[in-house]
Order: sequence, then C-alpha cells, then structure tokens
Amino acid sequence: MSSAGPAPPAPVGPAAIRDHALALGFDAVGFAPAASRREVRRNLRAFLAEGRYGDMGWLAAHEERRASPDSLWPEARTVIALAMSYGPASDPLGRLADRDRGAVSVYAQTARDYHDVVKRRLKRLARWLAGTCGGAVKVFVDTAPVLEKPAAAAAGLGWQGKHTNLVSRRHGSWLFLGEVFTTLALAPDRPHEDHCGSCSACLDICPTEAFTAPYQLDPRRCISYLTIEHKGPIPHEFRRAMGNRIYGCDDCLAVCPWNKFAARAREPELMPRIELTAPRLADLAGLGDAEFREVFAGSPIKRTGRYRFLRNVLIAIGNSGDAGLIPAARRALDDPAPLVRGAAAWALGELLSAADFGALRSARLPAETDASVRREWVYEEPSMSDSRR
Ligand code: B12
Ligand code: SF4
Ligand code: SF4
Repeated sequence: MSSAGPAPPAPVGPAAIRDHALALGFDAVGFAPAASRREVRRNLRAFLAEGRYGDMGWLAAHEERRASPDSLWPEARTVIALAMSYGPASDPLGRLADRDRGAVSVYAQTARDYHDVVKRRLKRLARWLAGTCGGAVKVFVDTAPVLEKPAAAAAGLGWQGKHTNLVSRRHGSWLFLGEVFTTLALAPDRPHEDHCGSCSACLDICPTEAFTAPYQLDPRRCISYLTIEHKGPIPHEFRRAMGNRIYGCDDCLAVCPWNKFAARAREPELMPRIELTAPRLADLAGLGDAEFREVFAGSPIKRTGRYRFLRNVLIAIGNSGDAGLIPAARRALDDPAPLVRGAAAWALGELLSAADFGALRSARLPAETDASVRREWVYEEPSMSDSRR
C-alpha cells in the first residue's frame, strides 16, 4: 500500500487523523518522528547479544531495521502509533485455580485473531490518510521488524512498564499495538513519563522469575514464550510453575495497578470466545488434527500447531493433581508426535504413584524409539526425585 511521489502539505493535521482513528475503533493514537533513539538501539543490541531471542530467530534478524523506522523505510517521516484495547471483563488470575481447566491468555481468547482485526483498521486509516493528505503509507502490526512498544512510547501512548509492555494511564496495559508509517511530516506528541514509581507488582508475581531486572525480560524463562514460541520440550525447571497456563500468560499484566482504570474492549471481534475462557483439559487433550484446526480457525493458537499446544495441555494435566485426567494422559502416550508423548510421560509421572509409574515405564519404554521421549521416561529430578517417584 504505497503511492510514490513528493508529499504535498497535509490538508488535515494530527487532530483530524486522531479523530478518524478513534472513529475506526482505535483507543489511543500518537505521532512520533520516524527516527531511532540511541537508548533503544543500545538495549536491543544488549538483548540480542545475550541470545534472549531463543527460538525466535526472526527477532535477531534485521537488527538495524528493527532499531530504527527510517532504516526500515527511508522515506518515512512520521510513525502514527495506534492502540486497540482488549481489556477483559474479569480478572484473568481467577482462572489459575481451576486446575482441570486450561488458562488461555486474554489476547488469544478473542473471537478473531487480533492481527487481522488491527491490520484491517490500520489499512482503512492508511487509505483514508493517503486519499485525504497524499504521501505514501505502510502499515505494520506485530510481525514486521518494528519495535512497537518503544514506537508507541515515543508517540506518547504510554510508557514501557517494568514488565516491558506499554502501559497507558487511561487504558492500562490491555492494548494491542500497530503503526501507520507515512512520508508526511506530522507534528509529534511528547513521549510519556514513566509512572511505575516504586511499584514492583509485575516483577514479584512472575511464576518463572523471567525478569532479570526492572524493564528487562529474558523471554526464554517467560511462560508466554515457552507455551507459544518454544519448539521443543518445555525445560523441566519451568513445568510446575506453568500451572494450568496452556497458551501465553497474563500474570504480569493482570496485577498492574494501572489496569484498575482500564475499560473493557469495545471491539466486538476482540470479545472472548466462550469455549476458550475455561476449556476442559480432558477435551483439549483429545483433539485430533482436523478438530484442532476447526476449533482454532481464526485464532492465533492455530499458528502454534497441535503438537506444541497438546504439549502445553499435558503439562497442565501433570500439574492438575486430578487423577480423573490420567486416562487422557495415557491416551496421549500413543500420539504420533514425540513432543506430545514426552509431555504425556511427564504428566503421568506427576499424577501416578511411584509404583504405578514404574510399571507403566516398564511396559512402554522398550517400544519407545524416540530419544527425547525415552529421556522423559527415565528423567530423575535433581533434588526431588525421591519424593516424586
Ligand atoms: C517477541 C515478542 C514477544 C516475546 C518477547 C517479549 C519481550 N518483552 O520482548 C514473548 C513471546 C515472550 C512475548 C510475550 C508477550 N507478548 Co509479545 N511481542 C513480541 C514482539 C513480536 C517483539 C518484541 C520485541 O521486539 N522484543 C525485544 C525487546 C528488545 O524489546 P523490548 O521488550 O521492547 O525491550 C526494551 C526494554 O525492555 C529494554 N530491554 C529489554 N531487554 C533488555 C535487556 C538488556 C540487557 C537491556 C540493557 C535492556 C533491555 O530495552 C528494549 C528496547 O527499548 C512484539 C511486537 C513487535 N513487533 O514489537 C509483541 C508484543 C510486544 N507482545 C505483546 C503481548 C500482548 C504479549 C503478551 C502480553 C502475550 C501474552 N499474554 O502471553 C506477553 C507479555 C510478556 C512480557 N512480559 O513481555 C504486545 C504488547 C502490547 C503492549 N501493550 O505493550 C506486542 C506489542 C504485540 C502487539 N502488536 O500488540 N512477546
Ligand atoms: S507473561 Fe507470565 S511468565 Fe512471562 S514475564 Fe509475565 S508473569 Fe512472567
Ligand atoms: S505492575 Fe507496577 S511496576 Fe509493573 S508495569 Fe504496572 S505500575 Fe509498573
């Protein structure tokens, strides 16, 4: 979506663009010069140098373009940063106690994938802008090499809180971000001040101690990364801490005091699908390939794929303390995917008595050909092995 040529003077200013964006369903709008900030560039470099991207190799690619909007698109003059609220109706932390049910993070419960919802609106705004003011435009949401949180902070939408996400005084942190880049030079907004103060609620609640310092996350320890982006077996040290979180994690957002002021999502397509608010683990563990694709059509969960999703469900089953889920875990031992079989073996180690688990291992191990699954059967926890088996 771009029309080349010199930019004419804009016949409408930021106020009219803001009004139009709000009318299209966005909840916050701001303007920033399409330039890099030295501090952001330095931090990105430090983050990448430590290998914190883990399995997200795409995050390490195009460092220069990611660090500065004008490297990504040299003709760009202004970044219009936009945010759409997905504020939940109830506290997501409440779902963590229902151990026979999975906790899907709020962003992934929505009726439609937010990428589609936000991108469609961004395109409408960009088309209107190009038609009204001229200039060329490009739209981005999530997947492009753009550092969206620093861009939104530079445009005055809020600040990057100690949990690293953007927090707004009006909307809390339940905000999806997106951008329209334009060749028009528009008057910038002032960056927002940090209002975290002495609060550390998000750092303290993290179940896997994923924050290495305030404002710094090691994604390789984050349940969101482990359940969505990580491709292999979940490292043992994080499994119990995952509890019943089967897709993403909301804890550090949910605990933020600024969310007291957050309104609920007003966009109908971002309302939760009822079947994803508290799905039964037993039902999810039984999903075949075709059913998985049908249930999660139009949801970001579909992109993670059935194997990784079932891996997460089986870890939650292992954490459930519910003997009624043993048959579901036993059935998963016959799954074609080693990732699923391995997680099932671990879950049964958590749910069965030492004697029953030992008998099952003797029956199943000789026929198991995959090395990663074999390792699960014989895994001994370093300090708790005696109490577990
Ligand atoms: C990769 C990614 C992830 C990764 C890594 C998250 C992360 N904090 O980097 C994982 C899978 C863990 C993840 C999780 C989530 N994500 Co995400 N994610 C992204 C993505 C695609 C890129 C983010 C990125 O560039 N990270 C790299 C680091 C370098 O960037 P940064 O966090 O901004 O780091 C800055 C500072 O924190 C500091 N810093 C950070 N680390 C370090 C290390 C050192 C040594 C130093 C000195 C400084 C420093 O400097 C950096 C530059 O200013 C963005 C979309 C986009 N294109 O931007 C969405 C995005 C950030 N995610 C989003 C969401 C909603 C989530 C989740 C809430 C989903 C969920 N419920 O599970 C969680 C939140 C977890 C958390 N506490 O951050 C939203 C956030 C919206 C908002 N209000 O801010 C975004 C913007 C998507 C969108 N378009 O709406 N995500
Ligand atoms: S999303 Fe969950 S695991 Fe990740 S940093 Fe926040 S609280 Fe920790
Ligand atoms: S919970 Fe506290 S420290 Fe964390 S982002 Fe919110 S205000 Fe900042």
